[in-house]
Amino acid sequence: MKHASALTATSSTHSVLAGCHLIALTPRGDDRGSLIALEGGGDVPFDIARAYYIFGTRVGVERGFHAHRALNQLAVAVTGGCTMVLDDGHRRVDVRLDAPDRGLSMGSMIWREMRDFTPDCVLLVLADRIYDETDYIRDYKRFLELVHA
Ligand code: T46
Repeated sequence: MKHASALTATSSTHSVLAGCHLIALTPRGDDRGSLIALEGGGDVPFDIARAYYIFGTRVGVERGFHAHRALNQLAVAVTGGCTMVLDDGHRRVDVRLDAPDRGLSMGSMIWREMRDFTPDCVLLVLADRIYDETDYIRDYKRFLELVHA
């Protein structure tokens, strides 16, 4: 089992911040509609260990407010949309996720906040590790200390 130590760009990706890329996912469409397949080592730049999805988010709710020590993830707004705020300790970037054919890969040591969820938003997230609370940095000052150490 290989683990990506860093997420790398390809021709269908667009860098938004160090270690974070927007990835154009390939729809397999025909006259019945569309289908997108997410495979580790394909559009997903790591082996997939876990999937979860965020839905039913109430209006005005903000989520996230943490960074991960080692986790790599890819998020897709399968329906609806939300804004992902990414912060590498030097720069903050807002990324609107509102298309099922656009994935946002997020590497480790990126502070993230989520806001402006539409009521119908289903945010699918794929991760390269199983859930581990000790991987979370939930204090922004501590995050900055680690980034600038
Ligand atoms: C991230 C952003 C984008 C689990 O038991 N297993 C899991 O795999 C996850 C992700 C969460 N949980 C539990 C932990 C909490 O009791 O579910 C509850 C909500 O998790 P959290 O408050 O961390 O949710 P968000 O939306 O703030 O953050 C989540 C992910 O945790 C995080 O890795 O990058 O979505």
